[in-house]
Amino acid sequence: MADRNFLRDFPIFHGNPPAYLDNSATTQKPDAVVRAICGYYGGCNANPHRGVYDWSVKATKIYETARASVQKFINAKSPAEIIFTKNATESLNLVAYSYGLANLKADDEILITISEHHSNLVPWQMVAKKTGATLNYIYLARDGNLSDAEISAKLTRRTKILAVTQVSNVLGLINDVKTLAAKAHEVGAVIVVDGAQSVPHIPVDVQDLDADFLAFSGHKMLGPMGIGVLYGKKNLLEEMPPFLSGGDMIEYVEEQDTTFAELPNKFEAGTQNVGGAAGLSAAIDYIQKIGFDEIARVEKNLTALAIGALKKLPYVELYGCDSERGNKIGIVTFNIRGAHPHDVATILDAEGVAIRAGHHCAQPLMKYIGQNATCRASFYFYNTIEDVGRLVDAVAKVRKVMHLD
Ligand code: C6P
Repeated sequence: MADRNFLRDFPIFHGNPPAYLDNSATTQKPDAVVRAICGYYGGCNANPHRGVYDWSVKATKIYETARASVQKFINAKSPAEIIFTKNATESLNLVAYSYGLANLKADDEILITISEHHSNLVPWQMVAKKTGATLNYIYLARDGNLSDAEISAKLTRRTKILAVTQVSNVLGLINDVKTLAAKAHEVGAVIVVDGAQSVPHIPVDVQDLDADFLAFSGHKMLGPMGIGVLYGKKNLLEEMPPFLSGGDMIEYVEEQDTTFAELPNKFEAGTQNVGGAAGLSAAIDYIQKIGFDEIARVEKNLTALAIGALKKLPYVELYGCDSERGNKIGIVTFNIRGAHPHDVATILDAEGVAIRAGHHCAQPLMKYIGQNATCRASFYFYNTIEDVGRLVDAVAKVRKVMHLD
């Protein structure tokens, strides 16, 4: 059961909040995160890495301490392997444009899955067009998991990059990235893992997974918007050209030529988001205090309750809710027969239930499952059984409100 005490830690949940079930889009922020951000801006705001005066030195320390905290959180070997970005989208673009453009040629293949978010799809389309490489897709088995037959057939010696989400933001299913990494390495490919929906919910150890790259966003894991992470193996990052260029990423600049800074600075051009890094570091501390076992326990319980109740409504169709592997985070995606998901979400909003409706930035997946759009309720550890009750009660009203019954 979600412990109501969690809610007290979140200023936004004081008073009479809605049942907030859009955590896959962004999570709410605990006091500790808000305080860390305010503490930086109210205490020692200055440009990091540049000044020798006290505030700038403190800003640098906060920023680099946050990097070390991310390093430990995902068990990277070195802080040099942690690049701060704006978000998962920027991290994935960095890999596509830097690693992809430098390493792909015509006849090479980039392999992704049909359940990718546009952020791990469109950059690969662009890079495929620029390099002449082919973009291939792994399709899904009936239960929404990646099809093993598809993986075996599509992952070949021509595959140079396998880019895969660890958890689909629509189906909520966890892909076995460790096995995929081993298979990718067997054929000489690198694996790029989109961790936007996994890092907030399950323990992610980049060394154990043997991931070459991992991208995620701070705002989906209690941190602020505007800070994201790209993990990359040091030997790969060292060989890659810079993505953005300008201040702080250089070693020496002459009129016609530049040498670049060491990692991680080579990939962090311009003034960085110190307040964001401070907030992300506080978010990691908070998550670690709760622990992933507890996060999984609450999410599994709420998800099972929601799926069980929604399955009883004959006009509700669920997606990605039949996997028997137990490999699911707290995402419940559904449609109500005869009702457009945007109408459903609007009616639910009037009932005090916040869900997301639409294509969820995964249009090829929508097409694959034969829908233009779906409704999605996504849980985090601070959600409660009452939230599930409010969701199910509101869903049960939709067809009446729309005069469909
Ligand atoms: N998904 C959702 O509601 P950004 O926007 O860069 O922080 O994250 C992009 C992203 C990448 N991969 C996956 C699997 C994602 O789910 C997301 C963001 C949000 O599902 C917003 S579209």
